[in-house]
Amino acid sequence: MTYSILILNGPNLNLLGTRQPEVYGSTTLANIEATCSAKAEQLGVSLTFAQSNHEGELVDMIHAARGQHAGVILNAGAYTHTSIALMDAISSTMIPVVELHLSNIHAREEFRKISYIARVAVGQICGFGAAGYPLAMEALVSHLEATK
Ligand code: CA2
Repeated sequence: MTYSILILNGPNLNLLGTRQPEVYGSTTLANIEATCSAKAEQLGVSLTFAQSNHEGELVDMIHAARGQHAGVILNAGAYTHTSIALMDAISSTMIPVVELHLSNIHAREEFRKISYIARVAVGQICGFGAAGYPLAMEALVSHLEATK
């Protein structure tokens, strides 16, 4: 069985590799996409990779994922900590979501410890930098296999 996976990146992640390398690493989002494409081939899944700075657009992309993709890997950026709309989009579509962060959000400011996504996600991977993306792909595929 081959799965289609959506990797969705939220606000400011298009700036990766340009600032704050001590927190987010020096890899660009284009580099991450290339790594994920190679991982997708290895896992035998098809991959769509997207980024938006707009909350409503991210909600639309989660709605559209239903029926198109088997699951989503979501780095919602700062919307992680604020967006009931994204949380509701995930629970209303019932699509499996793996929450992903480059940084360890639990070891940072108090406000970053709150995740609305975690309440509706299958699980969370954080703190491994760009290496978290292929890890999240493995986790999602293994979840899909276990629940098919
Ligand atoms: O660690 C993560 O992946 C985050 O989702 C990244 C978000 C942050 O708001 C979350 O708390 C944790 C921020 C992404 C901002 O990316 C930047 C990239 C380059 C320069 C500055 C910020």
